[in-house]
Amino acid sequence: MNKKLLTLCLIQQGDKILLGKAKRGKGEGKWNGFGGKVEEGEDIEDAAKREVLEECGLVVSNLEKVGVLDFTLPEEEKVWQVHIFKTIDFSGELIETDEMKPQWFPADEIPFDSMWADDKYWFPLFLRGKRFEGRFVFNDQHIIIEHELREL
Ligand code: 8OG
Repeated sequence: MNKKLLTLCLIQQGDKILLGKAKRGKGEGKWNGFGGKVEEGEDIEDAAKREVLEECGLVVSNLEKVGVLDFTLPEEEKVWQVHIFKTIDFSGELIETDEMKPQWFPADEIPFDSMWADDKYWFPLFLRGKRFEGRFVFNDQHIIIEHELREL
């Protein structure tokens, strides 16, 4: 398959969402949920749980699949397919790691201007409890030049 699989986990507590400010990687400096690359042969949901633990110290369970988004990025040969999960079940101690600085955000104060440009399209669906799929094409200025988004 000519796609690179990634995960993104959004942790919710009441009306707050846990985001982390990325310290490295493609999203460096941006707020995002927790996630990363699915390893060869790894189950996607297991990968999502592993990344949350690695990036902020929490153990998550009862993940609900809420969306799948395909990204065409400049200089990336493969389409990045991001599998998005939501959970309200977590335990452990929230910590800052060398990858992420975590912070809770009220649902009406999500910092879209410091997030990936596509997030303002689909995050509102997520916040309304919807499931979705879509695709976004970025140019080398990080601008979206084409997109499709469908509520499921
Ligand atoms: O390690 P790196 O920062 O490259 O991993 C990418 C992480 O960001 C991974 O969790 C998947 C996620 N991600 C993308 N694209 C987008 C996007 O457009 N919006 C959001 N919110 N997350 C994204 O790879």
